[in-house]
Amino acid sequence: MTEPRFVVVGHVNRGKSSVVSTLAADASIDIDAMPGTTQRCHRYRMSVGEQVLLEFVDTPGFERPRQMLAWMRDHETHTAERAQVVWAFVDLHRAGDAFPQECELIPSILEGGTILYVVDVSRPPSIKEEAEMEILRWTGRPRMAILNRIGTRDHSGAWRVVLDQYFNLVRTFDAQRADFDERIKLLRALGEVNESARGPLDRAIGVLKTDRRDNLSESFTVIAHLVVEVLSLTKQKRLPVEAEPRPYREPLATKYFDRIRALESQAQDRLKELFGHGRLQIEQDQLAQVDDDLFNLSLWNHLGLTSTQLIATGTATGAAAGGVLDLAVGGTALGAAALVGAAVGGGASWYASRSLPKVKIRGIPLGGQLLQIGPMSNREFPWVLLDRCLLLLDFVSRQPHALRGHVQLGGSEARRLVSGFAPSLRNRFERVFRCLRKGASIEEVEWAKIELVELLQAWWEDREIDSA
Ligand SMILES: Nc1nc2c(ncn2[C@@H]2O[C@H](COP(=O)(O)OP(=O)(O)OP(=O)(O)O)[C@@H](O)[C@H]2O)c(=O)[nH]1
Ligand SMILES: [Mg+2]
Repeated sequence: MTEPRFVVVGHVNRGKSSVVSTLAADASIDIDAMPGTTQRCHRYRMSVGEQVLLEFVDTPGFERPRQMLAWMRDHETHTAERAQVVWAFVDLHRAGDAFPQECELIPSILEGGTILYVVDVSRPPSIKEEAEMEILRWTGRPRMAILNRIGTRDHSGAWRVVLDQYFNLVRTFDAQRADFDERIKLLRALGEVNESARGPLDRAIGVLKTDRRDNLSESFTVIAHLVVEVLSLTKQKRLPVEAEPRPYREPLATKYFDRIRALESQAQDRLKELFGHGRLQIEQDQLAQVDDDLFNLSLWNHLGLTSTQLIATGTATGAAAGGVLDLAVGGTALGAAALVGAAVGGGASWYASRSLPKVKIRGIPLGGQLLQIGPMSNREFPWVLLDRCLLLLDFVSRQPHALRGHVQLGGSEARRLVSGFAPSLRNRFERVFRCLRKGASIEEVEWAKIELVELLQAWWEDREIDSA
């Protein structure tokens, strides 16, 4: 065995599999409210590419620890040989059916594992659990206890007093909430418990950090490409000169919006996959539809920029003017804000700029008509699209892998991320959006992608610094 092994043990149904899932960033592990979900030991290798970094073993819970400990005490020789007594217990009972769980989990520990003992602090310590801890002490292996909390009550004070007597280190770890940094902290703590694992753990932490940086970079590229592709998307239909164009409008618009949704969904799948959340069901309201009325659609009111910010961004020229306008209209009702916006915008109708693109008809040189929809003329749209992507990225890049089931993102309680952008950053984004709105050249499209990646990277780094 080259990579260090960490064996996660504890009583039945205390969150062992959840801890393994979050630590190993593996969403495929079975987690369930039913006790006895894990019946056999499962090894999970934490790897990046071909490189195996660490091994975690998920185990079944102890079922008859008091009887096991009683047998061990009856057969004790002297303190230095307690581990041999534990082995002798397994050897004797392996073939029988009195202690299947114990015989399954103990060998992984005795064969060189570091113990992570998981307790649920919403219940007080029990006699059974004291027996488990004593058995673990007899193995002589390095060990750490993890305080997990499944229910609402908190007995962590009582637990600490007990755990300090049996374990080299006690740490709190919420398997259902821990983010990347908390995961790293726990891995570092494991190096304190088992010094021989410190080198591999430090290497693993370094590889995980680089991997996360790479995944974030790729996410910014995915988002930048999506935004550019969606905003510059057009759909066209050629018709003979004598054809009546009206019946062709709606199908063309439907195709256009279907394509936008498909592009967004592909990008979202990629973001989920990059952070190992491919299986997570994440629901969001649908993006635009043919007949969306932007003023009535609730989705548009809580994502993207606020009306005030939207007016201030790019309608006025430059960041300074935007700042002044922000102050001038701050707190006024939407109508008043819109009027100010329209006035500052130099006559361009701000209301008109909020509608979704209409199908336009043009004559074409060799005869006939060309129906075209796009590029996206709506000024709010890129901000909503960007907000949706960032909400998802923020979510999948932070969520622990013990999380299961359905998640609703972007509901009415969703916090906007883009509205937290500094005005100067907002204006730089708006410059890119404006360029795409008017129909960008190939060179401009390339510039837009690079610029967006750079802006997203800068925003993320600033935020990380702020939250550190
Ligand atoms: N709220 C909350 N629930 C948790 C937490 N950890 C685990 N659970 C829930 O507790 C239940 C048991 O979790 P598992 O991870 O399957 O526990 P286990 O110890 O592996 O269980 P067995 O394999 O049956 O021994 C599941 O319903 C989890 O969702 C936690 O930190 N917070
Ligand atoms: Mg389990």
